Amino acid sequence: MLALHDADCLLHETVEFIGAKAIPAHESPARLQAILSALKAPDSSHQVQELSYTSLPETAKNDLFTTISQNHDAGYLHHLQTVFSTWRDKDLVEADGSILPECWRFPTSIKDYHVSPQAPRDIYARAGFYAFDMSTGIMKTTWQSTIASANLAYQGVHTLFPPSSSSIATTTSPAPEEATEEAATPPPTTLLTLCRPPGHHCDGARAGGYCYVNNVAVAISTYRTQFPTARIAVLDLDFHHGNGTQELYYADPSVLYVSIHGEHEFPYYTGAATETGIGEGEGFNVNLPLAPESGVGAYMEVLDKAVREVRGFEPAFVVVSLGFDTYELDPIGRFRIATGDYEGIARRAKGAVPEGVRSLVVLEGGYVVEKLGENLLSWLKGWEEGTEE
Ligand code: SP5
Ligand code: ZN
Repeated sequence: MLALHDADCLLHETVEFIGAKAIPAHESPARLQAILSALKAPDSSHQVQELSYTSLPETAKNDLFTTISQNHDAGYLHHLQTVFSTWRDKDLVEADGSILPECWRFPTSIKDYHVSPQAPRDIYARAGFYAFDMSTGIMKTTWQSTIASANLAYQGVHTLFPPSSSSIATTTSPAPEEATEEAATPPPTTLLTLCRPPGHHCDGARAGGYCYVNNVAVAISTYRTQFPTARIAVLDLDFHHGNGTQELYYADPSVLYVSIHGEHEFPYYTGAATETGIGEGEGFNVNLPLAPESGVGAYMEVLDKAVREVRGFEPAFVVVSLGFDTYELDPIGRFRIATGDYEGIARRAKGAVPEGVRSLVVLEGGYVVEKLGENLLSWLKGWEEGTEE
């Protein structure tokens, strides 16, 4: 299977505050290194295509930023890009430090009274205004990795659905004869984007759960420039509920969000089965919380349900949020899935994709670095062998 990677995704490296301690974040560059070594091993049947956001032409960078801005607030994006240098200039953070929030925007107990929706003037307070946890620090290269990660989702959609206009971003401008050759090659039906940082927890204006820009939303917005009204299904298989993705499409009947996740686990306040969408989006959000310590048997039962939901929706495009924190030894996930189980899970999950429909697999979490490569290879085997509907 084709996987897209950008070396800039390795730069971001932060600390998180967890269980009364500041520790190196579980979401580390070593995760991606482990995945790359597995995919690039001599006996691997997979191909890793290296992309480089930094060497894109300005027009492509602008187009990507416009796409990101469709889902994320301008003040929030400005914050992600500038907060580190602003703090650094005032000597408020070390060159190798990470900025974490100190005070959040909080609800009040007074009915119908809401605290100010404005970003606070205070430079410390803004870190809390634009975040919802203390796992999502901002260091000097966070934005560089974030934009490279988002670009993978953007380019992934362009690879699956090559835009007719040549003005759209490619990494290099091919010579005319190569361009003809490229046009003759049919696009892949599925591909994997090795996104890091991940994306499914951040909403329009808050970083959280190691996420800064919602890569799935980038993929959806990119797809929509070509197919504005087509139905899109998101199948979220990370251990955690993708609160950000849910929120972005909660009122949208053209995007079905289906998630299997640990019940009563991070992000704690979302993910209940009663969250089914709002307004026109009612019925197009399906949460399937599963008890912690569940093994592959219980998982498969709920996966069947998820697959039926996606099929019933008849999507024209399927996006998978793929996390390996469902693995039995994961330090922050609590299911009991074994390496060998991923093959069967992926084979079954592939049944969610209708025949002839293309799919994009976007990397989210998974924190047992030593097993990530094996787990992914097992999953990819099942996904590639699994048949569409
Ligand atoms: C993308 C992704 O997987 N983000 C997950 C972020 C979760 N961060 C907080 C997890 C808290 C887990 N608490 C259990 C501590 C056991 N030592
Ligand atoms: Zn997760």
